[in-house]
Amino acid sequence: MSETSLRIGMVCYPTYGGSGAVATELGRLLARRGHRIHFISYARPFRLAGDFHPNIVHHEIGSEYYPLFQGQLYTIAAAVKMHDIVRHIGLDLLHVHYALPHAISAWMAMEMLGEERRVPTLTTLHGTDITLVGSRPSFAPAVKLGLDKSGALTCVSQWLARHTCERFANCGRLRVIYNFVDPEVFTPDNHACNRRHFADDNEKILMHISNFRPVKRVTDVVETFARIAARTPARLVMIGDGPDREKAVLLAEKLGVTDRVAMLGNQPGVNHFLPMADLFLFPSDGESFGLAALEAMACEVPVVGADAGGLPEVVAHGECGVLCPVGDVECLAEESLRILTDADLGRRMGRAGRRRAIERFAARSIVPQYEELYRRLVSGDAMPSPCSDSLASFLPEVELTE
Ligand code: GMT
Repeated sequence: MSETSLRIGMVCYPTYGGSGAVATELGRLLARRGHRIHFISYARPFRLAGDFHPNIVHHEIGSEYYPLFQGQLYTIAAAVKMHDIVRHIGLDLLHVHYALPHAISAWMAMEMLGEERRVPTLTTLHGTDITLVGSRPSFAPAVKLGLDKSGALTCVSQWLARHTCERFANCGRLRVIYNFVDPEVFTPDNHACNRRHFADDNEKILMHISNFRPVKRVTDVVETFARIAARTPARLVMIGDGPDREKAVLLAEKLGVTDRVAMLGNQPGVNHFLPMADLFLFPSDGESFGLAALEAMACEVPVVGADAGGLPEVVAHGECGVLCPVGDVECLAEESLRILTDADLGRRMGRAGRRRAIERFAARSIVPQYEELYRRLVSGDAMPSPCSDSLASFLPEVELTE
């Protein structure tokens, strides 16, 4: 390993989702800073499409089918792939995104490698790996093992750190590194999409981007929009796909707004779409961070969302958007209308959002935090003792309930 350049295994889900997006953007930026990035995922990460930088390699986790198994034993396949890459190609460290099952697979890989060959591991917790699926009784003890065995742990918000601390302990080892945005990529000046393809000049565009899981409350998006559209000319552009898409479509029909709603499905370059929005709707009931909201802010789009999870750490209420109680579509609609019908307010909030994105969440200040942690890990000086359960030194702004 040279002084400046690291060989990093970046393990993530490749699909449309925040954790894969963060892992990919991080890997791409690290590659440009001279590090060699080995993406390890079951398909090429969606945000990597078309990026063939010489410092980036993708290794595919294969799937083995055998009639005796129920499922494809992804946890083991991922572990063996990590093992193979460390053993045959060589890595300085493994950075795994989403605890389930990647933290467990990483631990298995290190066990297979044995004392002499193992490398440090860092697990980044993204949200639902802790709050939803990772907390299910059939997974939680394994998630806890993965966290305990990881060399270092990061959370994408203070809220997620507190939640992890309450649910899985490990408090003293949790470090918050916020998600980030590249303001050169997410900029209001991107005019790749023609606004007129989606709305007339007198109509406002509301936008929502997510994986349409129940936590995103996409029916709140449609209901809010219907209330807005009844009072001002507007269109809704929904990007993404997932289990609740059908519900959203049916509700739009029921509320008589189908012809005003464009369902675009998954789109790789959301930075092309966001700048044409007048408002971003994000009513999720437990967003650990809300990367899509941050990307909207970077494009000078005000955000109206739910006052829940880690979103208030990203969207400053009243400054770059408004946060309403979860499920309060009346509030979401009224606040949206207030912003949409006052051009000055909308512009002010948009600009404040981009300013906040640049000041607090710019890639250029967040990526070095990961680099610093990598170097500490590689030099064997990463985190305080796993025995310490005090968050104090890591999470100064959090009030603990325990
Ligand atoms: O949004 C999702 O459900 C996908 C999920 C993921 O892991 O892919 O997103 C989580 O990680 C993102 C990146 O750190 C965060 O911005 C999202 O807020 C978080 N989602 C939830 O907590 C629901």
